Amino acid sequence: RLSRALTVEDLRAAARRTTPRAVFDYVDGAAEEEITAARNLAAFRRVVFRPDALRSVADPDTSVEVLGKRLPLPVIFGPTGYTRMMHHHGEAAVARVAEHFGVPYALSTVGSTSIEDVRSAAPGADLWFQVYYTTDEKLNQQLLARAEEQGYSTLVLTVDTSVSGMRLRDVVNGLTIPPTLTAKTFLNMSRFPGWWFHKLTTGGIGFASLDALPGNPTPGEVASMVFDAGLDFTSLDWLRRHWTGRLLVKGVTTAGSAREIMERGADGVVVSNHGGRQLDRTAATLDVLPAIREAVGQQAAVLIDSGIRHGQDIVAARALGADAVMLGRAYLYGIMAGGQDGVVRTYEILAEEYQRCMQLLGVRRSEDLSERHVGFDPPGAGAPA
Ligand code: HOC
Repeated sequence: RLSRALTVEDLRAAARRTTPRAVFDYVDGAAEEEITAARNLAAFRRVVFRPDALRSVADPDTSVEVLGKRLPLPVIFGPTGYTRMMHHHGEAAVARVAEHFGVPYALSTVGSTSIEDVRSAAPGADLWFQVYYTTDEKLNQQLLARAEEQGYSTLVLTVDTSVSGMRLRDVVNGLTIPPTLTAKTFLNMSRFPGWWFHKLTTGGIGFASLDALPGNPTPGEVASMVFDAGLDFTSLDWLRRHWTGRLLVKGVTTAGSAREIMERGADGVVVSNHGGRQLDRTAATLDVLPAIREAVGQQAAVLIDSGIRHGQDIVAARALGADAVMLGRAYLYGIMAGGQDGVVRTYEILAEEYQRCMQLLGVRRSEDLSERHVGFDPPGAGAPA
């Protein structure tokens, strides 16, 4: 069935059919009026490719170097919270797929599989750890120590979540972490018995790397109970002092902030608006990418997320200055649609689309993609209906 999915959009449609509404909406939804989320997608659709004629593409090489490592494709499985809520295979499955394809996987602080269990699932994977800086300094220290102990190579500090964005779909659906059985969800159970069976028999969907929180909090309550709203440059300095590996800062959408972050000793930035799930009405990440690359220079790592659904999106991001993209929703649609096999399918689809697009552009190697291969329709043109 999964092989019939030809695009990530097909996986999204399958995910909608296989997953309870509140869970699908948690993944698919965004903050406030979801303007930024729509803008992210629209920006990729305004791309106008400019192919080079008569270039041999007979021996394509999609690989790239990111933070000193060669990846077969400019793709990283990004951090997503509570992945066992989307499918009982959860974070361990994503880590195994990342290991299989030889690309990194960044586990989230609010993952539903622990730092240690993800390492056991994928002993050879390049694992990264995404950190939400918490109000508890001892906990921050412990999380870093556990990640280091388990050989996680790279820390990704998220800086756009000092407080939670207002995700209206979650409020309307009454979503809690883990989801609770209410009159509404009980009705839903009959439509998704498999999902509920696994939820009830695999020990809930808690925070595996954090202590359990009291009650069944909403995602917003999680943020206010755990995350430090006082997060600032001194927090970044603290992390830089306590983490000897690579340090990336995720949630940057302006050249000025990117420059300041690099001055504090980060190894790079992730151009991200959290998939439009935090501050609404920010710019599409693709639109700000070239200015951020220019601000931080060629030595810094620049990754991008928010709105990547197609291999052609990855080509455009690479051409406009990103070393690689981080996937979030794209593989979550896959895991909702078919567990670990769905994550594999997501990667396969994106890899095929990426290589085909590169070749049709007349570009043989990922490293040869450049700004001259990409133009833009005026804002508004080409946006999905
Ligand atoms: C503000 C909600 O990155 C997401 C994840 C986890 C966020 C944790 C708390 O849902 O966007």
